[in-house]
Amino acid sequence: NVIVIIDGKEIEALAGTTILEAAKTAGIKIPSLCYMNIPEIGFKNDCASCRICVVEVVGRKNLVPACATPVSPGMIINTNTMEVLEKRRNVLELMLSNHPTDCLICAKNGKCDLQTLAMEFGIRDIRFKGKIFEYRREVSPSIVRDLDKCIMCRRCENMCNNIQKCQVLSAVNRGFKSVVSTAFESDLDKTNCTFCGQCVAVCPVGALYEKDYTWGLIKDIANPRKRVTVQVAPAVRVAIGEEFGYEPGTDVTGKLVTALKKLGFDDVFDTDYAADLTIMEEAAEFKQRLEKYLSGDKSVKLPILTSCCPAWVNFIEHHYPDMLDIPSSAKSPQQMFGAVLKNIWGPARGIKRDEIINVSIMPCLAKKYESSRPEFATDGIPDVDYSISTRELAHLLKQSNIDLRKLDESEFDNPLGYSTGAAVIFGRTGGVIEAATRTLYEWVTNETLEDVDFKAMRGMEGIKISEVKVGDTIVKIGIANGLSAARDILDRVKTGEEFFHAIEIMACKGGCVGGGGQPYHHGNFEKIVKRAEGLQSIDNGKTFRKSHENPYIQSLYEKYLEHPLSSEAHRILHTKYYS
Ligand code: HC1
Ligand code: SF4
Repeated sequence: NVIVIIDGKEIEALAGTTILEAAKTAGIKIPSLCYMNIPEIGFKNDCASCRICVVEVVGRKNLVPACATPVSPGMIINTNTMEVLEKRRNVLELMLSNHPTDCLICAKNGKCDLQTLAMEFGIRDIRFKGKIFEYRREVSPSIVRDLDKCIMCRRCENMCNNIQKCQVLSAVNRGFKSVVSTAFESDLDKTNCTFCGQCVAVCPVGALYEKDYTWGLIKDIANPRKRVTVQVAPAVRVAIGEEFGYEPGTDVTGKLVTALKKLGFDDVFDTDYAADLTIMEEAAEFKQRLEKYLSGDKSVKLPILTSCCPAWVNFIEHHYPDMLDIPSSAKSPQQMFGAVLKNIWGPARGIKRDEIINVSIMPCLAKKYESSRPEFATDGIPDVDYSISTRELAHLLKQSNIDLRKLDESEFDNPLGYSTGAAVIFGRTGGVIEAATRTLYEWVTNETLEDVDFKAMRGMEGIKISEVKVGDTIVKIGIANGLSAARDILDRVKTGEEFFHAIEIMACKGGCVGGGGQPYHHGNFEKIVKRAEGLQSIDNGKTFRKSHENPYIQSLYEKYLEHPLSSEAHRILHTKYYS
């Protein structure tokens, strides 16, 4: 440890830490903008490009950036001198000189770090006038890029290339015109982008944001000829409360259901119901492949890969096209939900496909793209009409004067609103394969699984490996948490370095609780951990914790689908992948 003096206060700091971090641990706030440190996932953006965090180090001629300058013994640091304040103000004004000031209609209004700094510094005038380059606004099904607002902090680039390992973003152009963009400035959907949305999650300004679909669904709710249904993803219920002052991880399911009814949805359903259905199909496929493999059938390949994360599906389609025969063919819960709703639920009630609207509330931006994939539409009508993010729903509730804190709780509508504990853990890393293992175990052994808690499948490590005895076989399961871990584990499988029977892959760190459409975490990974714990408590408290015990799923098979992997189940619940 080293002793330094910051603003006259003697502070003991870890050798090698930066001035910014040393000051933070001592409770001294140094303003910053481009800097972001999320040690839990190995993300550190300390390129010192913005220079807002400059401080004085006694004995040095020039001010230094606190985010990139390590402390050294006896250093005397002043964070608040006249010169420091003036430099920061200059930097801010220069940054604002070519930044659009349409804050009132910016997607990041109220959540923008640059706006907050301008407010804290009391900027009333911008002395310098720079040219605002009019980049075209690029709109993909999931993400909007408004590069006039790019401040070159490089957080998105760092996230995409070093954490997600997708290599989609990098700096282009020179001087004033430099921004972070794609190669040849192509549209995102012409690149290897997975639409994971993690670049959006760390963008401090309004340069990257989700494509908003809320107005379309408001119009449909107001249309008496439409039956407007909604499904809510697992990870939303433990995060949306943050927008209304609840602690991360607080389960607000009951209030959320009431809120959605107040918004005017005709039927408030649960994606979790379809997560149980996904397990029926995925576990059946796993059992079938495992049994054939064990009997020596060389035509069958393992591992089976889970297929419910659409960013991960995009990733394997773009980056590992030669491995497209191993993911499970089961659709994701979002898409199974839409398929059951429009192929079974609607016809059973005499409601035509074009009269039903399905809205999914998702923690994810890739779900928007997934719902727009042509294979998930019939006669041009998609199974899921709109996918909106947790953040968009929060806006929708606020504009409709609905405050979760003031609402009573109510229950989802059935049959498509009932689920087991196995379904809700889909929203955290390891949960999908834990749910599948609970069912696989009972189906293979015909015995009751007494302890459903596969604790080795939980936690935030990049790769988790778990071995479970199922009958006579030790089933080896891999879990990749984030796309960089996905790359690692797929490479191991591809080269034959390691064998797995099954692998779960989720594109975002933490799983869907850390999705790109969740309330902004501002670099605080603890929020994501708390949301995962919230989902675990919901699972712990459920009467049924195995998907095949869901009575509504059992009757769906009895009445319509016969059994998992039946031809009808294949027709509506399975899909194909494309390179
Ligand atoms: Fe997910 Fe899934 S868990 S992918 O993370 O399989 O988005 O929450 O809805 O479809 O159920 C997301 C979450 C979500 C699907 C389920
Ligand atoms: Fe990279 Fe994901 Fe952003 Fe696409 S959405 S640019 S893959 S971080």
